Amino acid sequence: MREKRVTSPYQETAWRAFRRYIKPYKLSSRPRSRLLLAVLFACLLLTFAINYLLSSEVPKANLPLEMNNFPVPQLPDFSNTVFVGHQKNDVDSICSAIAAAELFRGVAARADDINRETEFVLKYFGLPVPPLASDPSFANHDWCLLDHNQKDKVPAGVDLDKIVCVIDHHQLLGNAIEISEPRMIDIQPWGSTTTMIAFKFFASKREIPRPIAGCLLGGVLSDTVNLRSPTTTDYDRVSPYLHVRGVVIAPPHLFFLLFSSRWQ
Ligand SMILES: [Mn+2]
Repeated sequence: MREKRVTSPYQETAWRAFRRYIKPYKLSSRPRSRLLLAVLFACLLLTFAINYLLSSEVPKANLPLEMNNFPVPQLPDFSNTVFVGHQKNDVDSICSAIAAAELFRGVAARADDINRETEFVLKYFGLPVPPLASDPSFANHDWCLLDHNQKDKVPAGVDLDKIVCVIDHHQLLGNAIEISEPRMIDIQPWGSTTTMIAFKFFASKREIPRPIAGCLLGGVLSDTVNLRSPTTTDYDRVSPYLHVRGVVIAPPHLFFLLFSSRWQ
């Protein structure tokens, strides 16, 4: 059949070359050419995919050199989240919950009755006592744990399946809470959780309201025993910064009042 189509000597030569060099490889046989087409098509697709990946729009950071102009990342949306400290609460756990609720625009709660020291701090800086974590109005809220990560310290009312964040400065042992999804877990080897919240305020460049700054300062001084405990780090020496941000009382004086309020 094919030989009959040959009409010129050139075609004759080409046909002979085909029979001699190409036909032995059976490239013209149907299964082989389908495979060849499939491979070519796959290569084409791969080229398009690679080209797409390489050319896709990558947002340009345009980073300035000065830290002052460093882009501030957006805070996560924790507006439906209750911030709560550990059972047998202290100034650090109550004030870090109040300040974190202010920073992330959520709600603060407490695990149980506040002690005298905490009562003094809240009164001194004019802050309301947060409601109990077991308050029925928190039923549909998410939870953020402050100043603890151990199961046995989680306050009553907290739904362990709805924990969206943990901010803490304690060791992570076998009795830590289990969270089945990746969440915001921030644990630093610092002297207090309030120090961590203070730094989150600084990093987000949010203004710290005066009562919140006072509460944070109280938490730092209480947990670090006036910056004298061996757990104190340079990060905890934020007191002057909090002091500058509107707290009118000098840190040592506040610590003296805190300390003496325990026996009142
Ligand atoms: Mn603490």
